[in-house]
Amino acid sequence: MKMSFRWYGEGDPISLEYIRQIPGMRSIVSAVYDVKPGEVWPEESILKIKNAVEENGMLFDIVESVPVPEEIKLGGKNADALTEVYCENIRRCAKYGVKCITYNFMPVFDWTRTQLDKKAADGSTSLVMYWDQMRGLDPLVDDINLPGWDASYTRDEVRELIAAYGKLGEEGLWANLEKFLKKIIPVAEECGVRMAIHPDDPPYPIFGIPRIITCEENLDRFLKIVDSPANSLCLCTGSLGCAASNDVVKMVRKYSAMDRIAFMHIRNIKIMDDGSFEERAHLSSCGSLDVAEIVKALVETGFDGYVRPDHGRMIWGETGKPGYGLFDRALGATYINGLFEAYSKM
Ligand code: DNO
Repeated sequence: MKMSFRWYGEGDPISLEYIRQIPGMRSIVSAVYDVKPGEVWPEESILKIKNAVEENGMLFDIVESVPVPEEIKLGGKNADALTEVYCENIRRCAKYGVKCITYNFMPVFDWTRTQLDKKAADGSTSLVMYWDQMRGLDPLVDDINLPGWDASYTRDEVRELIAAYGKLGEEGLWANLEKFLKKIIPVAEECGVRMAIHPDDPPYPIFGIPRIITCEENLDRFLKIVDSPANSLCLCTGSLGCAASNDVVKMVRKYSAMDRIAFMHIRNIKIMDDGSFEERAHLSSCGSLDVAEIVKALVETGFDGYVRPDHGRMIWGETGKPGYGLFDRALGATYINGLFEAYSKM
C-alpha cells in the first residue's frame, strides 16, 4: 500500500512541510492547475511539482486529475484532437515519474453536495447532501460551485451542456467512454501508467444527467471495455457507498483480487433514511461503511496500489478548502495506516 495525500499545489493553504510530518506519508497526489481541461500540461509545471514534493522527502508519482473535457464525453467534433492532447498529457506525466492518473467521466459536474459546512453535534463541520436541499437547487439558475467542479462555464453553457447530455443518454455516454479508453489505454500501457477512473459521486443521476460509473454491474462493464491493469479503478468508498445498494466491501475485495484497483479513496459517510448522506470521520463506527472490513479486504487480496484518506471534516478551528483540511485527513491517514499495520500482522 502506498499512502498518499492530495495537495492542490502552491495555492493550497496546507504546506508540503506539514504533510510530510504525517506518519507514513509517501506520495503527493496533485495536478497542474494553471491550464484548462483540454490543454497540454507544460513540462515545467509538472517538473515544478515534482521538485517541490521531492524537496520535502516525498514522491510525486500519482496525479489527480487530468480532467476529461466535456467535448470528449459528448463525442463532439474536437473529441479526437482533445483525446490526442490527453494522450500527450499521459506521456508527459510518465516522463516525470507518474505511475497513476485519476480522472472521471462525470458529465458537467464533479461531486455534488448541498452544504459544505454542516455542523455536527461535536462542533466539527463536513460536506453533506440532503435531498430536501437538493430539490431546491437548480444548476440553470443557482451558482453552484464546489472544489473540483469546472467553474469556468457560464450559466448558458451549463444549460446547453445539460440538454446535450440529456439527448446523449447513458448508452451514448458509454459509447464515448469506450472510444476514449481504446485510445488512451494503449498509450498508458506503453508509458507504464495506470489510469484510474473515479466513480460518480453520488453514484446516481443528478439533475437528470446520465451517470454510468455507479455500481458493480457497470464497473464490470467498464473493466471489460479494455481488459488491462492500465484500465483500472480509483475505488472511492465514499462515492460508491452513498448508494445503499452498493456493497463496498464486496466490491473492494473483488476488484482488488482482480488487480483492477490502482487507487483507493477511503472515507466514511452516513446514509440517512431518505437517501441523503453526510460525510463523517473515517472511523467505522462514525458512518455507514465498515472501513476496517474495507482495509481487511485490501490486505487479504495483497493490494499494493495507492491509498489516500479522502475528504476530512473541519476540526479544531481549521478553515480552508471544504473536505481538504489538514487535521482530519491526517487523522484519517493515521487510522488507515493503523488498520493496514494490524491486518498485515495478523
Ligand atoms: C473529490 C474528488 C474528486 C476526484 C475526481 C477525479 O474530492 O474525489 O473530485 O478528484 O472526480 O477526477
